[in-house]
Amino acid sequence: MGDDIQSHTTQSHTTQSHTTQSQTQHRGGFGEFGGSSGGLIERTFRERIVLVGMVQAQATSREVEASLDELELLVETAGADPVARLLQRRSAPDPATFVGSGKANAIKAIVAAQDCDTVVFDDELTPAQQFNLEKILGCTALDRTAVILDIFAQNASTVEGKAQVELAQLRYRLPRLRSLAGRYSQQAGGIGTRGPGETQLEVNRRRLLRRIHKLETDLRKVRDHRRTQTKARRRTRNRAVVLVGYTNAGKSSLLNRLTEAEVLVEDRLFATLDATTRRLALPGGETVFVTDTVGFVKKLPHQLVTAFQTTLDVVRDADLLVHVVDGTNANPLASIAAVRTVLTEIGAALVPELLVFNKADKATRATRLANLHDGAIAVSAHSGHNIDVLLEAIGQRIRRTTELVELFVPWARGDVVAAVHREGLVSAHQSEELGMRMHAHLEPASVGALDEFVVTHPRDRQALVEPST
Ligand SMILES: Nc1nc2c(ncn2[C@@H]2O[C@H](COP(=O)(O)OP(=O)(O)OP(=O)(O)O)[C@@H](O)[C@H]2O)c(=O)[nH]1
Ligand SMILES: [Mg+2]
Repeated sequence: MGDDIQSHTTQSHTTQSHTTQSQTQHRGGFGEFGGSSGGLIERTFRERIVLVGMVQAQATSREVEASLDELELLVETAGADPVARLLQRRSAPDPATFVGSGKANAIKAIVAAQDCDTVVFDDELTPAQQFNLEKILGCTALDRTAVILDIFAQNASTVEGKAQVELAQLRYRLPRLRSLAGRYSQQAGGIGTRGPGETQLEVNRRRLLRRIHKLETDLRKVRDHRRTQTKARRRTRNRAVVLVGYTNAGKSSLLNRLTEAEVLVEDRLFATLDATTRRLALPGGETVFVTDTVGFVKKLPHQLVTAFQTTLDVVRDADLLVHVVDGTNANPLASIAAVRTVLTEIGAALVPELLVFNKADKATRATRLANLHDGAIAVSAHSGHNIDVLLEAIGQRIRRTTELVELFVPWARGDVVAAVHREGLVSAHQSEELGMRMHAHLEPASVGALDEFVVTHPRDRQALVEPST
């Protein structure tokens, strides 16, 4: 596992001189695309990167600059150094070269002058554009998608996480095999790999497809297993609360604050890739499961979203999403919109959402933002500010999907008393001569099943005054 050790050098941000090593070891493309298909990254120096953004029809250059700021952060997170950036205004990308030919030459000049290794485009390049650009520029051309895939590959730690990232990478590579052919050359050959009359490209393609198929099968098994677990969990009637949000918003910090989960927290994009679930007792007495998930980002690669289906199922199946927003973010509305776009893409658009503006200790605007959004709360995972309010709100939102009923259960039916406790939240109970009188929050299905013991139905809710406990 030599690659494994190499990948750690990147994490510690090696700053070896670029010029002394690049001639012999540079492979371009962050040293990754074309390397081991396991997603482990070999980096012996920090590449120098030119960033390119395009201001299209409705966009303003400020928006594109902001997007490039984020791309810069992504590139740094991936372990490379952005050294220059360029903007081009165009009504639409050139189908062959993305930017215009004049711009392509300008980029080439910068690459030469600044001794750069790779050019990263903020929008997704088609395989043809990537191929043509590499020919013109004489260096690696990548897009935002490749950078994000690269970061995910570095951060994946579990078997499932690694499989998901690898699948996403392979699906990205498959249509690009032609432009990557040169970079793949070190993988070529080997006894028995070449069929009669097959070109190297066909061999590579066949290998890639076989691996994709294997990963898809493995992940489907994990997904089926996960679904069985989810069903079992649902039987316990414990609700699922899932923390979602833009990367670096503080989701893991919040889970740690709520449950002492000790999840890794880092000032780094995509620190979390695997879901962590913890039990949380709410002030109202219910127990819920809280899950921390992978962060989202603008233009999150489609390949990743589909490959991470197993991880993201938990979001779609949630009873409540706590949408964590970084209160220090310069443009919180754009990040909220980006998160909601991904939620829609994974089929979670209809799951109830509670907006939480985090980092209130650092940004007073977190509170202002919360006031602007109905039902939103400003919190600080660091200082603990408003965590009690958040817990209270989670409880209320969870209870909204249940009905408050009054039941009377004769003493002989201890099994029913147990069922009510198991399936709902008992907010009050009183022993009477002939049995137990209970107030409980129950799901409509349970209310139906316990019909013969229900004294007051939800429709008569006014008659039932919830005791404040
Ligand atoms: N000042 C301040 N910083 C916070 C707060 N919560 C989180 N942070 C910081 O924000 C950074 C990201 O925190 P994480 O909890 O890793 O964020 P995340 O949303 O899980 O990020 P990813 O897993 O990378 O998507 C870390 O440097 C935290 O220390 C907070 O309440 N106040
Ligand atoms: Mg995290």
